[in-house]
Amino acid sequence: MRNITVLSGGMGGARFLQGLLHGIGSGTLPGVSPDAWVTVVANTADDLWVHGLKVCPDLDTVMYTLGDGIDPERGWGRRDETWSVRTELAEYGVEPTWFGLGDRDVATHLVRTQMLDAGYPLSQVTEALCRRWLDPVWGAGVRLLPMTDDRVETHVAIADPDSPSGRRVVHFQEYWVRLRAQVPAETVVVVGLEESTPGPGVIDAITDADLVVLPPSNPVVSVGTILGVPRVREAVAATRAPVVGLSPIVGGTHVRGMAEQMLTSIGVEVSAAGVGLHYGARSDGGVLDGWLVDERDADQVPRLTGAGLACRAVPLMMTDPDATAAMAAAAVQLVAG
Ligand code: FO1
Repeated sequence: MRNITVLSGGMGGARFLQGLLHGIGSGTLPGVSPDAWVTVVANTADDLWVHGLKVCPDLDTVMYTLGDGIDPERGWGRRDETWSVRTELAEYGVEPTWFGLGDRDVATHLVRTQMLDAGYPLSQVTEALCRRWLDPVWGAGVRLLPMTDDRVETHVAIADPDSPSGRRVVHFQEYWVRLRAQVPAETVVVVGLEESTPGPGVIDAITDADLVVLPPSNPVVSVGTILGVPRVREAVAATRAPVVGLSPIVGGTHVRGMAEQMLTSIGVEVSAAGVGLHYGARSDGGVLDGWLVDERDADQVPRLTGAGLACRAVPLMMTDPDATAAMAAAAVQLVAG
């Protein structure tokens, strides 16, 4: 295998990518050459405009993580961050105060916003930012592609007794950051998704891959939105490459984030098998050939193999790059028939 394409959200996907690249570099992935390269197709539906700046959380989390600029505790934003801009905005009483932009992070959004205003598409903006963050470290070994250059935003409908309709729609970031996903998500709507077109290089990255991976990102608002860009799901279903996924649900709940709330809102069982069957076996009209579950969910393997998926139970806690590299090796092994 020489080229691997990963459909990634933010934190979970970025952490998986760290381990995958670690495994490639150390030659521990069976059948994957040490000079293999990785194309990341990243979710952009978490993006939002705030204080006049375009913020792309999943693109930036992958970029900062692989460029070693991420804050390891938060899992988003920059390490060694300061918050003067955020504090000053709050002093002016400017909303939203619940979404924090660090001073170093603001520079990324200023560059991105200026380039977008100058007419550059998000894919070219991302390429420019990655010339600083990824190229020096990875050369041609890593490419970061927005799933689309079009504006797409995930919005969540929640109950709101104060409004006449009894519900209110909030941007996904407000649902996650201000509400901490503590209220049920009645409906998740990805505004603009149906009208969007795959970003430059996205379909080719899937069609020409030797392996396609669905990492333990949110199956609804991260991998789900990427698959929802018209033609992407079809490309994954049709690629000659094996397609393997890793469960983001372990022991019946998400490890971090809000996959449980999102799966519930679309009526999908919150379990390793539930997500694997939601993606579905390619032999049955789905997108997967193989599905890794955590050892705690080993009892669910028969349901998945019965649905036409190759399936194994392995440790799925991304505690460090070595553990994650072992997960990536298990994923490769599962489908490298
Ligand atoms: N997450 C928070 O919990 N609080 C924040 O104030 C916050 C700000 C923020 C700014 C830039 C960015 O790239 C990410 C940020 N995040 C914040 C994380 C963000 O909500 C998540 O990375 C994803 O969007 C959810 O998967």
